Amino acid sequence: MTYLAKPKLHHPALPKNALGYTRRDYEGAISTLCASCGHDSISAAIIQAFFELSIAPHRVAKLSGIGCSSKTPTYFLGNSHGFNSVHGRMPSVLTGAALANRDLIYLGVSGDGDSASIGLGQFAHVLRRGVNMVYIVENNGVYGLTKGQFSATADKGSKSKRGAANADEPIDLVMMALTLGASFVARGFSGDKGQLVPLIKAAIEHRGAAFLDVISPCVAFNNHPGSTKSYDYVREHNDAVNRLDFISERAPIVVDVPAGGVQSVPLHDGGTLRLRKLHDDYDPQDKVGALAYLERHRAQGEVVTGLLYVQPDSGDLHEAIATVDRPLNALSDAELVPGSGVLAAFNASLR
Ligand SMILES: Cc1ncc(C[n+]2csc(CCOP(=O)(O)OP(=O)(O)O)c2C)c(N)n1
Ligand code: SF4
Ligand SMILES: [Mg+2]
Repeated sequence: MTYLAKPKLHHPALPKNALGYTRRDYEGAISTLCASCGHDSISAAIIQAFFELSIAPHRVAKLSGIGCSSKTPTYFLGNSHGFNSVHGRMPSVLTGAALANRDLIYLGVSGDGDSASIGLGQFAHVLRRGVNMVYIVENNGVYGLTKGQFSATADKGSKSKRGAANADEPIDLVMMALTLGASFVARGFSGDKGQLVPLIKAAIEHRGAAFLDVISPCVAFNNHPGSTKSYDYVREHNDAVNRLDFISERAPIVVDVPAGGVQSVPLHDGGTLRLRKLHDDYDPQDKVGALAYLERHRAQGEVVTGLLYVQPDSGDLHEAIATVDRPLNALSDAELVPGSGVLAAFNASLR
């Protein structure tokens, strides 16, 4: 993978977070993506979210598959752990890493081709197992890296750059995530950082499988009239269900809350989501309602963004299979190899 290192110098007066880091400490190499690619805006939002939450970069593991989107972890959190896996296989590598070391924060970055085509099975199982992670799909409706073929999220009838219409029904990853059991489901738009940064922060603090679909126009192959993933289309058809402020327990943020229409959602780890509701009838804890809302607005050609569903008391895979509460590399030899007596007793318990 090609990359360009960034100069390390920065202005001494740059704001610092609670750990004493500047935003620059959360950056990566200089992006080699096309200028104005939506994916670069998502990288900037990820940098902002980790900086504002004062999370030490070495506590984060970023994993991806193959695609322009999957290249982006090189361009943020340069001091974090990283693994660029095989096309569509990020979820299983992430699951293994998360089981081995539960102390890290796992960030899976994928594309619509990576997750909705070759990796659809992996996408399904990582969500239904409740792996504790943030799973971001940078969704442009095309295979950007391989020159713009329709992906499985491209809307039926939408046009390619050469004018061909897509004949297939689209896969809506948000609808799938809801039915597969993800305990946090949201959709954002790369061109709306004000909405995206709080969504990423809330997803990081959520325990369990947090899925974030981010519409991210491909300026090279999918940003023309006839595309339903272009900047213009999404801006014209966006229906935001709520505006969200994320308040972390570690760093309370003072917000200007308008009278009425605000709902607080407590999170498992002590953080709180405050939802500034634009639609009185939208309840982000009602999964059936979320599915109906999405379907209704999809029929009207609208792209619904915001926090669509959250289960505040969610568990995760570690809880479900009762794993040891420490990372495997922190266990001693005696704990890892407890002896033949323990093995015999365990085998007997299975008979
Ligand atoms: C096993 C395998 N099959 C096919 C490819 C070719 N390939 C590389 S990237 C890609 C699609 C990427 O699309 P997406 O995940 O949407 O990422 P984008 O480039 O649009 O961000 C494909 C089909 C590959 N690298 N490996
Ligand atoms: S081809 Fe599309 S997705 Fe890939 S870097 Fe260029 S604009 Fe972004
Ligand atoms: Mg894509």
